[in-house]
Amino acid sequence: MNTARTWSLAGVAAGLAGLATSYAAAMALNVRESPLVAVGELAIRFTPGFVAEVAIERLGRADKPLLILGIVLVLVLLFAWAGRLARRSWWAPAVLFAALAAAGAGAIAAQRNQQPVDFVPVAVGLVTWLVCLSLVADPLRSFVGHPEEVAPSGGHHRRTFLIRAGLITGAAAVVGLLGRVVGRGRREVEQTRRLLKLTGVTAPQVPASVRVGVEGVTPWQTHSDDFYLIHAGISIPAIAPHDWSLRIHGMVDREIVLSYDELVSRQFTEAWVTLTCVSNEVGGGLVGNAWWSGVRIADLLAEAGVRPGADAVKQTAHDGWTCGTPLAALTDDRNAMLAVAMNGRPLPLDHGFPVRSIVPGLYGYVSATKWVVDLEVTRFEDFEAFWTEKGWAEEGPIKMSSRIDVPGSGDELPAGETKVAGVAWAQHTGIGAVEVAVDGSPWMPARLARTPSIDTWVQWVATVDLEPGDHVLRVRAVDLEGHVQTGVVAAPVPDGATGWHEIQVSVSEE
Ligand SMILES: Nc1nc2c(c(=O)[nH]1)N[C@H]1C(S)=C(S)[C@@H](COP(=O)(O)O)O[C@H]1N2
Ligand SMILES: [Mo]
Repeated sequence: MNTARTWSLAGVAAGLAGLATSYAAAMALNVRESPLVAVGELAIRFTPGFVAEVAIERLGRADKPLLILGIVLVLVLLFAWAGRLARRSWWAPAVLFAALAAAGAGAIAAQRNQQPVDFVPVAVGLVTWLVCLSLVADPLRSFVGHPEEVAPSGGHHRRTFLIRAGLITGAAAVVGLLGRVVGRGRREVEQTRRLLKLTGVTAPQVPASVRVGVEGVTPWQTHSDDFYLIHAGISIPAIAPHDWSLRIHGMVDREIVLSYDELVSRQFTEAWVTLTCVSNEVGGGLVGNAWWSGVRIADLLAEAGVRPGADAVKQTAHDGWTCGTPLAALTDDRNAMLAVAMNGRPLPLDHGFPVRSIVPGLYGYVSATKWVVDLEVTRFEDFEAFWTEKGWAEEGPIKMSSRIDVPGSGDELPAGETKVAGVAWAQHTGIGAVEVAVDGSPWMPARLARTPSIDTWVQWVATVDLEPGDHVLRVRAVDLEGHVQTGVVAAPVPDGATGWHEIQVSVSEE
């Protein structure tokens, strides 16, 4: 057997095995796609426009499969090289595999909204590469002698090598196929979601009055792709609408079970609601504003007939996540809903498809259950939920907050007048005023944009006159009931951060 070719073969077997396990891990964990596809997407992003045009023109719809095939071919060559390197050193192929894994991780890091779990398939692939390579390299080392001689027991080791290489390649094929089967469910749900037409869901119309018109301020409407994601579980549930149902039970007169079709045939309510995470730090980005469409929870609870004595609804998600919501927030006149659409489209899978709860005024951890399947009317004293078990507060009204988006912290500015702008929120109470202060000077009012309701954030802008030197800019809000945002600093645990957002700027003579 030709030695170099045999070592190359070992590298390719290990390499393909790693691709297969990383793909299967991506499918099993329901992360968006395998590291290989992420690399492909990155390549597309960095392909110059004219090259892309030529590619599309010449290749048509085969352009993407061919791209992936091309990447696989390059990888196979690199795997073969790793195999050859393994002949003389154990670390050189490890470095090569680690570099390939780093490229995969880099491509994933370049994606929007990536989560820690998205990197797991890369790690799985890397471990597979290293383990499989050493599995095939050990017998190989013995039978081809190290490095050149043929050992006496060559035949035995040769057999071991061939058996191991064959088993690894076969296992890779099986694991890859399993990944396809596991991933099919999710692809089908994605497809169903894309084709879903929901009558009664209207496209978002952003009123012109919501903008202060300063560049760099967070867009008033948060695009679904840019919306922050919080998910305590590992894999994102992929639930087809026809597999979904909701049970409303507990302290009610009549239990209700609703199918998806029954839910979406009801009257819809639609509203702009700004969602916030209790873990958001002062000045942080775990907040977003979207147009939600769904069915009012208050109406469903009224049909079920809430019994006296209840003060909470325990919500359970398909993945077992739970939260406890104050009953009052679900039965008063606010727009608490079982949302089926976000920004005019069926909910994205990672934002809770097919149905999630949205309750204006409450942090997500006590209200915004994604993939919700169960509402139990009960009493707070009778249960604990996912986050309250971990020491977070039972009730989670959103605390008033304000943030400076422009200028950025650390920016260098010319002396003179500068626009300071950002967002402020006090959901379901409403923002009445925003004030800014430079260093220790008195607070001065900002101009507020208008919002369609008290359930959304508000953009604001103020003009300050800055002298040369270093300055601290602060912001605070006042709600429509006259409460002034507290400057007392509190960490997010157990019921939300407080304190004023401040940034530093340095102003130069000009
Ligand atoms: N099933 C489920 N629902 C959930 C969560 C979760 O981990 N699992 N996180 C909650 C938290 S803490 C927040 S802030 C919001 C975030 O919603 P988003 O990911 O759509 O932004 O969802 C809530 N609903
Ligand atoms: Mo959250």
